[in-house]
Amino acid sequence: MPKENFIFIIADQMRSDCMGCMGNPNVKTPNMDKLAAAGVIFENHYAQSPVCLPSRVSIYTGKYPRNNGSIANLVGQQASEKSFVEDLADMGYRTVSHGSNHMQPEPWGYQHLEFCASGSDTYLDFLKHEGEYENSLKSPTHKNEDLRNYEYGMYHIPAECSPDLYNAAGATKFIENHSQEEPFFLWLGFFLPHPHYATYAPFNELYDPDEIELFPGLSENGKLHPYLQRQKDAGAHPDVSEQVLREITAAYYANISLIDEGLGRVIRALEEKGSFDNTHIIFTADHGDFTGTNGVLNKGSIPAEKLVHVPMIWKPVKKKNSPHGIRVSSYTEHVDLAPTILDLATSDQARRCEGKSMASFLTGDTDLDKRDSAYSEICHVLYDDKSQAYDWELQSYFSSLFMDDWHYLHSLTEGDCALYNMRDDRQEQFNRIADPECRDIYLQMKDALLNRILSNNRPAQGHDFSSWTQRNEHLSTLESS
Ligand SMILES: [Ca+2]
Repeated sequence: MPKENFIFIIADQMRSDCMGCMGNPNVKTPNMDKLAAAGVIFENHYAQSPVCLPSRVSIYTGKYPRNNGSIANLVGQQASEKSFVEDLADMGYRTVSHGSNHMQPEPWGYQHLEFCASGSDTYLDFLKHEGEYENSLKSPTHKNEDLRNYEYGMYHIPAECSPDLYNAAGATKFIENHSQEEPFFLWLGFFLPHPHYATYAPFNELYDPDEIELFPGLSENGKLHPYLQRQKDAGAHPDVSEQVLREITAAYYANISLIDEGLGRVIRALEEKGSFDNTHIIFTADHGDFTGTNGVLNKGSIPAEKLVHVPMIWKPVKKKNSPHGIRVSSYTEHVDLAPTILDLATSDQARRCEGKSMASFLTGDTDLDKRDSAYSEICHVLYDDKSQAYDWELQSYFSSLFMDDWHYLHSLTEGDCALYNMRDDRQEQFNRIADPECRDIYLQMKDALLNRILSNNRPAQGHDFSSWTQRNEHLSTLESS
């Protein structure tokens, strides 16, 4: 039986509520919606961290940030940790990455890496060939001093010359040229919709800033989370005018529609190759973006709902009972992805991972081991200008638990931080931590978070105990003789 192929497509900084198939009536994502209709959409999928590196390392290792060593955005992969891509390569898979990956310089199992950010030789050659090199060097059209580093407006090159559609073209070329005899794992990393909040023609034409519906900001009664307020007080989350927020929201949507087009091209290439049915297509994001929710932009070192609740669509290989158009409301996590892929690839290395395999959701099996909660964490390390070094005193270490209708947020340095009701207040505007009516829920959530942290600490997970087993077998042989 031929091995199953995998295409892993990951957006950078895309919140879960920005797809048509997740109920957003304003964004245009026809290809994400098509993929969801052909597979499974996991409605409550959570990233293990609200920032890039810890989130991505947890995907690759299937381990929680506190255990894989990448607990802050400054800390990448550890040499002692293995990625699932290495396992696939060991099994004879062709392993290829196009676009944003964050795994440089260690290939971590990839046989071929094309990191086509601005600055890479092949991308520059492409821009020069298209006559767009000079335009690619220009800053976006709008720069608002209040926005500090966030430029917005329009880039000066067309979408066809953007890094993301260039990388999508690289991925489709790989699919077109690949021998069907050899199984493959293809990673396609989009840079968008990560800020700047600037976009490309013609995708800007899809959204009129004057007509766009903004995400709910800070309500009159709501208070910004103290950590975000401190960041805001320090200038990290500047106030912007409503008109600028409209332009930013329109650009964020336009960039999601742009990567949706890239996803569509990959799907079409697979269909034309005749490989669509024998290929798993996974679409997710490393983390989300506030985009004006709670009155702030970009991301932050706090596992807020908008930063850790991310898209997850999985179109499985077609089999007799394969599900399609199924919505899974159970919680799933980024650490579950590596064991799922290894499970489906029939590797026994899934046992090394700390996540739960989601394979039963994808094969029509009804014997499901469901999660009852999702967990995220982040350590924020501050840079000390005086010592010119990072201060590894734990400046802030946040742990979040999402369970039932609630989100409980705890900080190592500040204790109880927040309790939000996800059913009534998914925008996290009303902190109920001190609400006497929520006392029982608070105690239950705190207890559940402690249990998750304790159960996540499994230092012996995945170790090879075969020698111990052999010793026991030997002893039992002696006893019975
Ligand atoms: Ca990111």
